[in-house]
Amino acid sequence: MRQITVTEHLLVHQKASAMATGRFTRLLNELILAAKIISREVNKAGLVDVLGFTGEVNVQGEQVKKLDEYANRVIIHRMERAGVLCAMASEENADLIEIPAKFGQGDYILIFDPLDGSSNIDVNVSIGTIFSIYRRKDGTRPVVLSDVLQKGAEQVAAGYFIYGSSTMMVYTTGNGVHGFTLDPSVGEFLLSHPDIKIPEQGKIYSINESYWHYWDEPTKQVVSYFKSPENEIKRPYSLRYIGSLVADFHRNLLYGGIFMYPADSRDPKKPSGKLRLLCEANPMAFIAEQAGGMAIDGQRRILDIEPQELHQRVPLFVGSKKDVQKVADIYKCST
Ligand code: P6P
Repeated sequence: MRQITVTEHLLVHQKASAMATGRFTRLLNELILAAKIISREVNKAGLVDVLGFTGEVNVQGEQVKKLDEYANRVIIHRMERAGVLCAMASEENADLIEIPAKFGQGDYILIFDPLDGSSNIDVNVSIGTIFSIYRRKDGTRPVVLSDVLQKGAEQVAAGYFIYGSSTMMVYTTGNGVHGFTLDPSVGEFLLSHPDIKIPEQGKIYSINESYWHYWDEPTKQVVSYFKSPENEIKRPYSLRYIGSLVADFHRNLLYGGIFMYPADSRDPKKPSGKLRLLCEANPMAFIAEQAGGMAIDGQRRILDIEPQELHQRVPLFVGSKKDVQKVADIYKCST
């Protein structure tokens, strides 16, 4: 296959209306550079002292690992200088990240999780950077939080970098889903998975079953369906769960299957589960739909949810269309 870089692919396949100015290409190229820098550190994490905790806690109340913090700093440093953003929001930062006036601004908004799945850093499990891009609706005034709280259906682009056996970038601009693999010898992401389509029905379900006693009855019915030999494929789905959203999602995107993180009653402060709407569920839902899959919170399409706050959490069922539709049917019957 002729080697096609991300930039070349974007210029050839982008929707003229959304990205004609080249500013979007600049945004993505800066993000790609940040990912290459993060990939370099992640791939040598075992060799230098970037493992372990910084001793700080992020807005999610999670221990921040050094690579989490490092990745967050790299992305903010690169992207604030790109001259194409009017605001950023990170899973690691409580509030909006302002773009200093000296760097010039644009109309794009970048929302990201700098290093998702970071609890797996020390044990060499694949982790990832997730990103979601919007345009602000009103460029006549300084950006405010409500400009950022747009529903997922308004995303201009979304994607992730996965730092695993190889470093890959998977993204969509609403024109299908495309995967690129980093060739370290030339430092370029080359097209390796053109026009990814998720199988209509999978054989894999991904969920942390240790929360069984904290789920409501409909959720238990959902999980029991996938474990039952009497389901539509007449055999139990295989349970594959590695606790790293990007890794679990990526496997199911390519092989087919469903990833589930339902609401549970473990933490009264997190009644809607652990995953964040803006920097995890929305980008993964956009990718899944563009690949022919589906994403719901149990009842509603993820991309239709109007966000109320920056770090809002949401239950997530995402993956093969038939599998996610089955979840919707079970919940509908039980409400
Ligand atoms: P649990 C990682 O911390 C993360 O946000 C996702 O990457 C992953 O899917 C989930 O949490 C794992 O959560 O509760 O199963 O450990």
